[in-house]
Amino acid sequence: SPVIRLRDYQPPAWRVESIELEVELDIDASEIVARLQLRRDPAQSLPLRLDGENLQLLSIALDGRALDAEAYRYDGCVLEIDGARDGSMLETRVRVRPAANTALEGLYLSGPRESGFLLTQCEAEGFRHITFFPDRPDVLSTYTVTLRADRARFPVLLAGGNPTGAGELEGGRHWARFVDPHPKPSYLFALVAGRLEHLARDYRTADGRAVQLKIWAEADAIGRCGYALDALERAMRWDEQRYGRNYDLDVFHVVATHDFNMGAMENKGLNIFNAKYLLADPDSTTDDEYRHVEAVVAHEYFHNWSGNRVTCRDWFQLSLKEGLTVFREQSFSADMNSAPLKRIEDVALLRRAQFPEDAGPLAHPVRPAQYSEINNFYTATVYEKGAELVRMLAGRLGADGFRRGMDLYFERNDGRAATLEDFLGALGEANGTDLLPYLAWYGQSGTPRLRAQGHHDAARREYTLKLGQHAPGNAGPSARTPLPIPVKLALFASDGRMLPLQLAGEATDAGSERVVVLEQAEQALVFTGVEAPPVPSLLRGFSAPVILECDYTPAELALLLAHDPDGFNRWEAGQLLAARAYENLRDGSTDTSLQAWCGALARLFADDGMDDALLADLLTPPGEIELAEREGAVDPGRIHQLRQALQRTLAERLGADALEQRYRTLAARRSIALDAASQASRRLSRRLLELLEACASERALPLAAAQYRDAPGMTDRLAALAVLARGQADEGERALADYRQRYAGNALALDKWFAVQAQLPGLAALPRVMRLEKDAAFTLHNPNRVQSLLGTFVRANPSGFHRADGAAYRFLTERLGELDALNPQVAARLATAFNGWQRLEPGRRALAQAAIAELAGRAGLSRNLGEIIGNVLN
Ligand code: B3K
Ligand code: ZN
Repeated sequence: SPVIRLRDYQPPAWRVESIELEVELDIDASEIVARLQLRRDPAQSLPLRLDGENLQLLSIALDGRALDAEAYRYDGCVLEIDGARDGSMLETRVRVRPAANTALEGLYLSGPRESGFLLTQCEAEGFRHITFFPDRPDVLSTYTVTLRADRARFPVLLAGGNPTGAGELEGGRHWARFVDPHPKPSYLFALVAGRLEHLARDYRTADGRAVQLKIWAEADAIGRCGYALDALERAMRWDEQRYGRNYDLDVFHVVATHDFNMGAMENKGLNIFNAKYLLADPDSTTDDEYRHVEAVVAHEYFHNWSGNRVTCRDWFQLSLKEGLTVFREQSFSADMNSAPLKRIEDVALLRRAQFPEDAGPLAHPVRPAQYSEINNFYTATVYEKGAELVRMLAGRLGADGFRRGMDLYFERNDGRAATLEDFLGALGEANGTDLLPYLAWYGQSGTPRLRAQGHHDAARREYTLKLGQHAPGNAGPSARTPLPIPVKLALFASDGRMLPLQLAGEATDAGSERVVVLEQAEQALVFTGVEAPPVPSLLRGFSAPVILECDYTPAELALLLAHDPDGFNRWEAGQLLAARAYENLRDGSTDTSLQAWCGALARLFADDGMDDALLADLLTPPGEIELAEREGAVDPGRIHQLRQALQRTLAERLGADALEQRYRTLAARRSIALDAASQASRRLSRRLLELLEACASERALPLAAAQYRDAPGMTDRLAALAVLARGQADEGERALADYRQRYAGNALALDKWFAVQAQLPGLAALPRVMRLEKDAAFTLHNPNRVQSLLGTFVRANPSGFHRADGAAYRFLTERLGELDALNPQVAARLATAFNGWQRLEPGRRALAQAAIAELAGRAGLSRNLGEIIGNVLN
């Protein structure tokens, strides 16, 4: 496949000022007429070329005259047309096949053909599956869309923009028209047609516009849309208050579908959501899922400015909208919930998903230099690392400075397709500072390392902190220039007090916390007036996405774990200590980390002042994937066992009696309330039950059985189900069967049933997954189902997937072949589970390599899967 390169960017030779679409909707064959008002770039002389795939071309007319076959050429990807001039009007008529579209890109059918509805997905390049168009984000046009369909079969017709008319047609058909006055790129186009119900609310923006908010879902789900509607209203208010951004159309539609390749899509005025991120009710939604719904609703809404009003010049700039919008979403969630817990969650995700990606064969810069399939670049790096880069900039400028910069960015680029340079330029200019050195972060792969070394000079009462950075091996050529790395830091005395920070040569002291930006390869900070060796707390709040190397003693980490008021760094100290404790167990070494970790947690466990949710997180050691990152030759089975042993040691230290007693106290006040305290006690009660399971499973299982039975909501029920399923006793099978039946009609709840079982560790996992594939509810056609069973197995069950005989590798390549023929995007995403195979111990590595190589050698792989497999193998 051809490789697209950032350095080859050319502005479009032809633009489309406005487009009129007329769509005759039908499940099997829909017809689309498109009228394009063309503008030619006078500086370029290229012929008119339009993208179009899987389109049956019915007719073409230029400036009102039908074109004969000699006047155009169509090779199945590009339509080239002779004779177009600046100001020409091109009309094409095409036919597409929604029900046959299993890739869920372009116009497709969600649900069964008798009852399902039609919808579109265009980002990144789906619009070319609907009509001929210059399908690139820097072509912005106004859209007028007319939909026509049978009224009984498609009573609801929706497209982005403001509704401007609707009416009846002959033969039981009807029509509806929508005009979007805001020029937009084609990837933001959307339509929806079918039998849908809605939930509505009137909203008035801060600048006075009356807006109708409507959430749409199928009849069985409309009762579960209330939470999302509330979340949407919160997000709209927040964006007004925090960024001064108002909504800009008269209607805002959000639609839920069960058939969707990703989380959700920010189409202008018509967001479309994977039902998993929109529907919520206490009986089937966990606390974590409620927060995801709130976050994704906000994320897609925030795109209206960061993405839609200001869009991307090309797909290399994807993080311009995604990193920025994830950052906005994270700040919103932090404001709505607990800021430190949110930070812990985000960094844990970064380490679980992005660090391994950045360390393996799929590593790429936040702004990649090249791709062959853009859909493969909606990655943790572009999203999560991209958000970390925005966070660094925001931290550097401070709240007011960042707001000033964002105001200038929006003002200057409104209605434009922008670049990361435009973004850094506006932020810097509004603050009289040059942020372009931060571009280096966008251009290199790999996670940089920050080395910190402290030295105390008792005679001079000075503490010198040497900071140094080094780029990882895969950073690429640009890595020779040092990065600006903001290091937020504090110093602790041995009694846990924070020390005032006085840098040598500075007149005033800057309080007890400050940010130092490391701009060189190395830098030494000298703090004066320091009586005794202090303990540094570095990268507070995770102020930069780096790996910290600092030779803490176990006692120093225990001190930070006990005293650091920065909730994130407190957790961080605990994680570092836990990782060291894990190494103690692994190596049988005599280091005291294991005792220090257990001892510090025992003290926090006994401390009544601790927040329940933070305590739950502190009591959780790093996951198996993160622990694997610290190993030379990875044996996932052994990592699983060692992590279990680590948890058992902690649980024994806390004591089964104490765990059970605390658990019972929390269980007694179980409710479905969603306030922070109730969520926190559910989180802690789950963790306590798991720890009890680790040290005294015979005591944990009956408690779990009772919890499963009496659970007032899904959080408690699912937590109990997972413990019971791991218990491998009759209660487990009974609970699973009960759940299967109880939620038979609830797709999202069933996904969790598949996922819980797909995560059960060890050798039994693969046969179990294969059995579950035979369940009547399993299908390769539904991305959520594939993700819940296969995705969970290959990505969240290392000891099951990486079985020593390699059988699961061959199982995965077999499924990838089948999936690729149906839905290349889903296949490609699943294939990323092979990332990291090079670091497996030799036996597994050889088996993984053989399986991947066999897949790579197959003919006819999609561009999506072909690119991932090709990259993974190299
Ligand atoms: N922008 C979409 C992602 C589209 C993915 C295309 N393969 C969702 C989001 O980030 O908001
Ligand atoms: Zn997004």
